[in-house]
Amino acid sequence: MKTFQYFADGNWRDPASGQWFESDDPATGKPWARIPRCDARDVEIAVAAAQRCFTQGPWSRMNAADRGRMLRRMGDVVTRHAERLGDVETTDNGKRRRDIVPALQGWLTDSFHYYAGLADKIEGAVIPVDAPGLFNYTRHEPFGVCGCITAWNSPLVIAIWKMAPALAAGNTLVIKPSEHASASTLALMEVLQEADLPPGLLNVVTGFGDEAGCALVEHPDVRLLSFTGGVAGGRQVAELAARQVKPLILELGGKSPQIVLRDADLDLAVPGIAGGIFPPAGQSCIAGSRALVHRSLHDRFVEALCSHLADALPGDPRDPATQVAPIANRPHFERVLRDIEGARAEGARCVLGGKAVHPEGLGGWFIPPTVFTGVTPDMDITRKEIFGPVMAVLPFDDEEEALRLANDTPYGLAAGIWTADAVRAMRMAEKLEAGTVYINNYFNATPQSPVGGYKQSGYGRENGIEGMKAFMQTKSVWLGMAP
Ligand code: TXE
Repeated sequence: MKTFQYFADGNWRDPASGQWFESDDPATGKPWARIPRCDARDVEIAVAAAQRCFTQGPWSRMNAADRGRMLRRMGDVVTRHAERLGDVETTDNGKRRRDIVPALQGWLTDSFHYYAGLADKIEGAVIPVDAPGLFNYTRHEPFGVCGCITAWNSPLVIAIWKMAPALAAGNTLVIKPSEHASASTLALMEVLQEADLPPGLLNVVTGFGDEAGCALVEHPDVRLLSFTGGVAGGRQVAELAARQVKPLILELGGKSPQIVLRDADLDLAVPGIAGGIFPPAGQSCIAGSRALVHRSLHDRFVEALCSHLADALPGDPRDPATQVAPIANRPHFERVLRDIEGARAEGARCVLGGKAVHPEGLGGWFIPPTVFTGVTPDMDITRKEIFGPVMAVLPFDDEEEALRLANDTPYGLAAGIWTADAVRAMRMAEKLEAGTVYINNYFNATPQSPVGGYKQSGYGRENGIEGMKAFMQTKSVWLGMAP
């Protein structure tokens, strides 16, 4: 068992509570690490350090080009230690090593480098105001201490997506990872010290949402919050933050549709749609969990999907041959199984998977790709974010019905369209209530393009220039020109 400390003010610390909780390895189902149970006292230390770093430390005097250089070093460190970080995340939440290591070496390093380049390009404007004798300009300023609360499904991705733009914009951070998967964020802090970060710039407090999480949200010196997690948690955080009128970026769940039009190439669509949900066992916010298929293709699609997935079984996330990740934690494993039973009980037909499997030599939590047909729009399986390897297939008759079904959800994170007619797809993209629309591809993300939700999938954007603007506030300065 590895025992972690939390990280604040450039130091590793034991929690004030003197308590630790266990984190399990999803492949074995056994505890492998002890995580500090931080509370408001530890949050106070971390926020005070971040506040000092923002107002007095070297960070407050660092110019933008140097901030950029620091972010570049951070990216290089992440590449250098990708294997080590990947090992921790794979052990802690079951993310496939073959996904996380190349991601760290590739687009997550790029994320640091992208924002490194933007750090010294934050420009205000001279506004030609309608007022003689007055000169007006704008400045884009950091908020100060930002609180980042992250989820268990992709702790490193989520932390880096917040950290890189927030630092480029000049903020300091306190991060609270999920109690189900905190170890990789702590490991990230460990390796990032090689990038010569000033103490207090980045702090990580671990613990539970209603202790460390709430304390961070409520701390008056935390000026902005960026939250990734479920709708219920997001709503609680928004309510708490509203008491102090604290700005918030919310990245919540989804029930994303994959629309297969009559002219779709199934050889492209089937692997694309399967790849858009099953490799991480559906534990991705943009998992395309509703396949809306033109009625003329429905049966062929289901058959092709099932045969494509016939050998796609969950297994050891360390094994490069493993096609489907385990379920990241026990409570979630039990929840997904309950949702599968619920779908059967409401009359949906399970045509693939549907029960837990037990790969040899592993004692953890594994559910194979599961596909339901005979599904109607009002069933729970169509409406609820299961966040597991469970797909509902629904037929439609025309474009209008496809759009109606696609938008018939409180969520609006992503949507996919599969068709040979790109113009039609672009027309449909305009009408889809989703923050990201993929046409003949899915699951792609690069640092340049903004990501975020419509409706209850959240607000604010991550990635791209917008992702950095979200961490800045605009000041308008008026100068009287009269002699
Ligand atoms: O999220 P939570 P969980 C969805 C998915 C999943 C569900 C629950 O449907 O089944 O969310 O996942 C902290 N004040 N997604 O349990 O509970 C908490 O400690 C302050 C979608 O992980 O929302 C953790 O650090 N903090 C998602 C973080 O919020 C609070 C990815 C997320 O926890 C808090 C993961 C509070 N009141 C799950 N309540 C996506 N968009 O990718 C909770 N937290």
